[in-house]
Amino acid sequence: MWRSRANLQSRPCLTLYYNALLPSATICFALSTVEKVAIKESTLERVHRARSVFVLTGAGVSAESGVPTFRGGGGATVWKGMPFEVISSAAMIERDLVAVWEWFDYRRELLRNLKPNPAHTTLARWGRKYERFTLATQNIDGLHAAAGSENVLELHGTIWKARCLRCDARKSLRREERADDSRRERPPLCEVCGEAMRPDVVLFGEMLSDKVLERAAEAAEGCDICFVIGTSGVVYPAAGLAEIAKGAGAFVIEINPERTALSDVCDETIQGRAGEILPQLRV
Ligand code: BJW
Ligand code: ZN
Repeated sequence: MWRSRANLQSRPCLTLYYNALLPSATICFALSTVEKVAIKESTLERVHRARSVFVLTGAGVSAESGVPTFRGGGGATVWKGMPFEVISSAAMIERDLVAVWEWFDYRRELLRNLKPNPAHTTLARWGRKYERFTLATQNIDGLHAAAGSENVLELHGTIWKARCLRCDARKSLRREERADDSRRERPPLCEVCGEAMRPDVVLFGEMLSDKVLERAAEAAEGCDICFVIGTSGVVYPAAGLAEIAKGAGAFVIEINPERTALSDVCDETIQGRAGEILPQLRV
């Protein structure tokens, strides 16, 4: 089912959970400790020739940096007995803002020591090489920017900022005191109006920024090649961007070790890890 841009943020009908081609000419092998993945010569050529590229990434692109994914491998993230769909939901902001802060503080602390991997650095290089290149990520970890990507469209916001519940003022959390510092307030209070702040991320049941989504949709609509990398493709409206690209005639390539809810939308799935496959593509 293609979703038109007009109803990008309306509630979708979709499959809730998701669960290499060996062509005549294969010349490139992405080496992994467990398997070799063949990439078709025609795909390598197509990627090389593309002028306008749109990339949608998800948690899997950061997996090789050590960031846990939400789903995949048959499991789903749970925090203190709560499924992440509960703790990362709009309702929790009302119900228990301090618990929401605990969950994001925990994840921010994990991220502080993690570095971009070859998937991030390859995409940053593509951003400098392709004539038109747009990178939209569902990730809140900031690793694409850390790798050098510019103008990243952060569809689900960022873990590195807080946002005021009343006046929308933002505050960076990059240089915040550590968790054990008694000066650290939870929730932090807005320096402009004194109201409580929340993590500047998009939770279940919340709208994405119209501006960010519109820019991503425009790029998806105008690309020759769309890459869908490391996402289970179940969360909308982000997943709908791949459908927009496909509907507008782009060639859609998925990179993921597993099949996903978007695999049938894609023209090709390269089964493997992003950090191993991406550097093998000639741009
Ligand atoms: C590798 C790899 C390697 C591993 N290399 N790959 C019913 C009730 C309520 C809401 C809805 C509903 N039906 C639909 C909705 C809407 C909802 C939605 O889509 N829900 C579906 C799940 C059913 N969407 C929303 O609520 C969105 N807002 C919205 O629709 O607003 C309009 C509206 C609002 C209210 C009423 C009506 C309309 C907002 C969605 C925000 C999602 N936010 C989260 C949390 C962000 C904060 C946080 O981080 O906690 O974003 S959810 C979570 O999922 C996170 C991710 O960005 C997102 C996507 O996950 P992603 O990136 O795909 O990761 P995984 O873990 O799922 O997959 C990892 C993949 O990597 C796997 O495939 C692996 O195989 C692969 N992999 N290693 C490559 N090395
Ligand atoms: Zn404020």
